[in-house]
Amino acid sequence: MYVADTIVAPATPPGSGAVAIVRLSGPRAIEIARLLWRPLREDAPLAPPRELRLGEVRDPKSGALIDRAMLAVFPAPRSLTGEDVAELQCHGGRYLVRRIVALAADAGARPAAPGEFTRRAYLNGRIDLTEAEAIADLVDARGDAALAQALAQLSGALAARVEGLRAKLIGLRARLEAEIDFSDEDINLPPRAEFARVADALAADLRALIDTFRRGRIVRDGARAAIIGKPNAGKSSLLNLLLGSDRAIVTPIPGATRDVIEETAAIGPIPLVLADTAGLRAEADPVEALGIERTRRTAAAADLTITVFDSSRRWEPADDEVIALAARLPGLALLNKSDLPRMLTAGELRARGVALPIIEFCALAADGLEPLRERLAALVEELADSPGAGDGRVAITRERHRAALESAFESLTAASVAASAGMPPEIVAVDIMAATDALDAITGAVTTEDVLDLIFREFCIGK
Ligand SMILES: Nc1nc2c(ncn2[C@@H]2O[C@H](COP(=O)(O)OP(=O)(O)O)[C@@H](O)[C@H]2O)c(=O)[nH]1
Ligand SMILES: [Mg+2]
Repeated sequence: MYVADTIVAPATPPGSGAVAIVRLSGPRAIEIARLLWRPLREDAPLAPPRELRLGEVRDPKSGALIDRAMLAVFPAPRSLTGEDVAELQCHGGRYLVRRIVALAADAGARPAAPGEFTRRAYLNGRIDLTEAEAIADLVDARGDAALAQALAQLSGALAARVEGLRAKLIGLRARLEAEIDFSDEDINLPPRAEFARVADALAADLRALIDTFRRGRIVRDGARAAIIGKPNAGKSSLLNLLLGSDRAIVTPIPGATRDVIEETAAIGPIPLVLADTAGLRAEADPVEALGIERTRRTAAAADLTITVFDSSRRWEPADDEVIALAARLPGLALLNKSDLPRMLTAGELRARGVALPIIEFCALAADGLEPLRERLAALVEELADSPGAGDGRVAITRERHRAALESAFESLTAASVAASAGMPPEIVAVDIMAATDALDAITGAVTTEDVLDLIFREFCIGK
């Protein structure tokens, strides 16, 4: 087992509350907790593991009373980290918690780094990396869809999916081993074409899992919507309407929005991250031109677009770029300012190549807001469901997963090509092993300190 020092940290967020938890983990965790904490009645038996007992926390040096607190101990290996763990439930005061952590530090515990408890759980084999990431996602979840996804991953759904793929790679490896072992003997080996067929089918499975990334990311982080259109079309008005607050400046002066403004709107079970952008036009000053470049980048990185057209103005060449940007992604088109005399119609938009659903809208009167919210929510849910739908509910949620699967896919494809080309089995096996290693990086069966640092950095202290 992984041997470590003893760490301490508050497991509850800073601030005042009814209760706070100070957590210790490591070989001296229980000893240090007992040094600080005594049962209320000295003659009372100590609580059995995993049961709370009321007692007092005192400064072991001066004997000064610090707090009344509950203690629970979790002897290794049946604990969060797999090590001895002690948890003090004290009153939730900022100073109080700091004082108790300092007492534990005086007694020999080291203040824990962010995510260090979870990292130890991983190092001690209590959880794999996908489960550790699921814990972070669970804590960060902003809606039911994100919760469900994190819980599925926490129960090992992604790890099981990866394990299934890995088992098939091991099967391919075994075929190659057989070829190596029996190459001198005159027996009938399965033809290479069969090997390549199995490898290609497995590569397709990998691709299907890679394709779940957008869904997993959208459920976890929300869908990104870019609000695009010409200056003065009503983009900032729309952002404010959807947020229900005056976030962006609205003015009749064209070109007022110069930077991208991003805010999250709650329109359904999945958050929608709205980006209000600088209006697209040719005759922009240098600052506005930089803003317009950002508009293009934001639109390129978005999951969907909300395109705003000004129905009170005639068609202009700048609208063509708006349409070209919007055509690349799913989304909605708003024909805004329906309260003003009409110079641009839905029919003309269609004729100019707008294929998106077109909604008549009036940002000034919030006319059409409810149907818009409903359609946006439906669109986001569709995005979160469609790709890789045949893959059950399992989705990859991080760039790390995607990169590892991409690498496994490439190695597997190389193996298939090498096998078909009649390369020696030892050569083909190298690619199969590389693919296996790439998959192992997802669950953490194979990993490096750097990767662990990256993963656990996103955790807060005490987790
Ligand atoms: N009459 C009318 N004016 C609107 C409507 N929506 C926005 N405006 C006005 O159009 C101008 C530009 O709006 P803004 O949201 O700043 O547009 P942006 O440049 O696309 O961000 C402002 O004066 C708004 O009050 C609408 O539906 N009807
Ligand atoms: Mg604006």
